[in-house]
Amino acid sequence: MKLERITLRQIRMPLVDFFETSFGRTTKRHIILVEAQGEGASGWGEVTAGERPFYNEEWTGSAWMILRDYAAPRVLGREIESAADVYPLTVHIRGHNMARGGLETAVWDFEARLDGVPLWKKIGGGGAPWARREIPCGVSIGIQDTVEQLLEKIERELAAGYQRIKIKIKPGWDVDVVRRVRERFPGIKLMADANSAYTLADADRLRQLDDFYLMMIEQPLGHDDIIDHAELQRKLQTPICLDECIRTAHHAEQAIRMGACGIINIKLGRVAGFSEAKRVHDVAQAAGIPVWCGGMLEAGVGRAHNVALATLPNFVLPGDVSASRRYWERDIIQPAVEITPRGTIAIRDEPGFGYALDHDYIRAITVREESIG
Ligand code: OSB
Ligand code: MG
Repeated sequence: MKLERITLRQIRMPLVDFFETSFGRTTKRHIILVEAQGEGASGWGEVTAGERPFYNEEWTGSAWMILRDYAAPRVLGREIESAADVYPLTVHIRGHNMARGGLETAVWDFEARLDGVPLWKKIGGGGAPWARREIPCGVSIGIQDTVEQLLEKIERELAAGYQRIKIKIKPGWDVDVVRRVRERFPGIKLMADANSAYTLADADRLRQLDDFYLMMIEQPLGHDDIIDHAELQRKLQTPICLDECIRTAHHAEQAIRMGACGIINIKLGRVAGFSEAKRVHDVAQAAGIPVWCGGMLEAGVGRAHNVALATLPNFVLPGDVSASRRYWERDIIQPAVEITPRGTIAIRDEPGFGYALDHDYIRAITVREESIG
């Protein structure tokens, strides 16, 4: 197969509700959509970089330049065997995994649509030994202005059926907040994500969280650190889940070998797309480490890709993939992603990522567009 044209579109979407992490508050998204075209077909991907380089080094502006000047030209007009070729073709671009992942996931969708099969099947998900028809879902709830607001939000998400609650923590919004959540909801699956807000010097404080039998604590230490996480894990009962610092399957191997984590969060963008996400999944599975699918406040295209990814067999824990309405007044796909009363998302059997694009809406919110090829 051959790609003839790659179109980048930057869309602007206000979030229904602000989302705050230890690195800042987001109220509206600027998202790049990647359309890969050729042979009369189109595949779509979404770049999961934030608006600012605070989660990792990427942001909407850097991703646009990398895609236009480096990633797209390496893939365009070349005869490729399958979407699995995109990773090696772009791997000598150092870093910029989210930009590369936006293109890589578009090509997987393109290939699935050309072949008329659902994307989850194309990547090897959903299959033997059991046929997975639904994925288990949790929610990620940002830092709030008051603990009362947080408790109210948790109440609402539990009533909607979500299977686990993740709250964001940072110094000053941690032990006391988790204690109050636990007092109010003693039986729920609960976890905390620090987005690298601590250092090893905070080990005693983090150890206090052991009292609240959290499922895991996510990325407490440096965004690029594995070694200190291994030392911290030896001091904690609560399993550490790594997010930011696992950018390749090799990192996953190293983290597991060092005992730096008991669980891994896999995000498509962070690992440059499906090919490496599958390799991280396989490394973790072989080591008996469960994984779950993380989120980056995605619009519908990225959300649908996440649903496909989470059908792989070692995605045994509820992920941060949740209903469109938690983020958007109107999503860019139809139908919107919804959850069942069991707190799951049903997988769909249409070709590609399984949802239709709302082209009218995408056009209306596009603030920048450029075609390469
Ligand atoms: O660390 O998982 C994270 C959002 C933006 C940046 C980083 C993270 C998150 C989330 C939100 O936790 C997950 C979601 O609801 O999409
Ligand atoms: Mg995280």
